[in-house]
Amino acid sequence: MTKPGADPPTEPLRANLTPADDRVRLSHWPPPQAGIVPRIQIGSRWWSVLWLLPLGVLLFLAGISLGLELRRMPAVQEFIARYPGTSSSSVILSYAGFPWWLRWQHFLNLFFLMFLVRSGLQILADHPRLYWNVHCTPGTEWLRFQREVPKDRLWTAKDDSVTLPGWIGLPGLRHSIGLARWWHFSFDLFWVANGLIFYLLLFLTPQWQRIVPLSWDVFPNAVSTLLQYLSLQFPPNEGWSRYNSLQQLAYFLTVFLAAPLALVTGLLQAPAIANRLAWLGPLGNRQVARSIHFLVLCWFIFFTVIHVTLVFLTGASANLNHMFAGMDGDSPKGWIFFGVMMIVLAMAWFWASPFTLRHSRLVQKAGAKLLGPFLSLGESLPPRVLYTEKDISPFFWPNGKLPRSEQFETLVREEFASYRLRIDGLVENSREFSLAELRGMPKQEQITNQFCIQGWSGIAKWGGVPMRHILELVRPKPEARYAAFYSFGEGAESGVYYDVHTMENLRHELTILAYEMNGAPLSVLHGAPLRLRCENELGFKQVKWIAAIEFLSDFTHLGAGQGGYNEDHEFFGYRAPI
Ligand SMILES: Nc1nc2c(c(=O)[nH]1)N[C@H]1C(S)=C(S)[C@@H](COP(=O)(O)O)O[C@H]1N2
Ligand SMILES: [Mo]
Repeated sequence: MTKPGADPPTEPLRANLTPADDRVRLSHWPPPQAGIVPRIQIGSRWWSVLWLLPLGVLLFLAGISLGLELRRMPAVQEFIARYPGTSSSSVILSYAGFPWWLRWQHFLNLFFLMFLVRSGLQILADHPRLYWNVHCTPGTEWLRFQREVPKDRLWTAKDDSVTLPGWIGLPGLRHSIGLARWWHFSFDLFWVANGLIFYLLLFLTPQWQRIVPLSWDVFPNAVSTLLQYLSLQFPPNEGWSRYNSLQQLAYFLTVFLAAPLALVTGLLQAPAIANRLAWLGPLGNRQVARSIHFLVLCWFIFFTVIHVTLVFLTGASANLNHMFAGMDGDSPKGWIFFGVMMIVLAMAWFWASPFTLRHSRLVQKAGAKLLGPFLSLGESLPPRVLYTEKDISPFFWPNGKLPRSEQFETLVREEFASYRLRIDGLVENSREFSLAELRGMPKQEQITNQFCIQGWSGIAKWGGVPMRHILELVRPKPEARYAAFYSFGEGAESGVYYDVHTMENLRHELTILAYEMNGAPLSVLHGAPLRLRCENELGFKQVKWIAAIEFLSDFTHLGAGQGGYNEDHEFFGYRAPI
């Protein structure tokens, strides 16, 4: 028991917590590291994506020559006469034009997508590898824009992250995923809200008939339209009143397939959600979801490029008047409205990264506030164990800086014989436990997936003491609302690594202090002597090399007050179920 007036035993650890700036300081940030041109693995060979450029040009030229050639054939001319390119079902209705809500939503969609794509690429750059299998074993990627993982030295997931230019990534810095996620998730909310309102208004007005094909002849008509474009005799532009079948299909797929798929595959990457859907197998797995999520992003970019190209090739003035000025005809108004909106977009584009680096804490706090209800909901979903021995990952990425203190090296040398886990703060019984004592307590084993914020995941079997048992022994006082886990290790910059959890997290059935991994004693690399497993949160909250646990009523006096080392220094969210 702590004597009244005496310093609680965790005080020296707490004293080593470092304050952190409220903005990014480049001198306190991982140095930049360039990636490589993305490579795709086909068979066992790696191909640079630069091959797509000549391939694209070749396909384009081949397509046009084929189109011109086919167009001369009588059978093809008959086909085009029979299927002129617009589905028989899309009759010209009396409602011509785009209402104001649709024009605004069109612009907002683009505006939000710009933030989503840029912050999405930033998130990807934190683990610049994509997999089709459920593990993250180096060499099994289908795409990477980072070199092969070095085999001759320790290479952590953080070492692997690469820099993006500030005008592509948001905010562009290497390992700025904490900040990128606030943009990504906030703009997800805006984008999904915009999308839901769009769905609603689409079906409350006749506008849905523009993009929902009602007859199977949309397919031959789409082929016909494609042939007309490729043979450089474009079909008539009737965009003011109806779309041709190729447009109809492209818009339909984008609005009703790509967009929902982006949302679902995004959610499937969250521990709170994917942890409960493991029964879906690879379909519910984070890595497969991540790959599909990326392909949807590629579709949005491809769609936008083709869409904009055709807008300009098929009568720019008329098209811009339709979508930006809400009128038919040749007036310059469309150009003016379009120009103003592009300036707004460009300004936001160039403002976003510098703003994020200068006002990082603000971005973090605003994001946490906005997303608060969703984060609470995510945390309240109890995780489940759904994996079996055969699911265990053959490779498990390590992360973090190994503790390097004299004290820790001594502990390792004597195999943690003199290790004592200190538990104090707002508890009835301040206690110290040796590793032998912990091993003598009830043991719990669980096979779970670890979701690192950076994007990788790994399934492992963990064995240790349920936190519930520890709570019974130390008996937190009623005013204890949180527990801080202090590590022997430091964070990326100097200062003790720590993280704070709520009492609810500690009471979860799957929260354990693990001393075993995959049936063997926990290795130092993965957190020996003791690491936390709290399965409804991301990896960074699973403190490794635990030295002490302190129960608290509040955590704002620790470090920079954000509830953990990465929360303080890298602007991560304190609540991390997604
Ligand atoms: N003490 C300490 N614990 C830590 C970290 C760290 O840097 N220091 N990194 C965290 C992060 S970001 C992850 S993803 C996991 C990685 O655990 P692993 O190395 O066993 O994969 O540990 C977490 N615990
Ligand atoms: Mo992580």
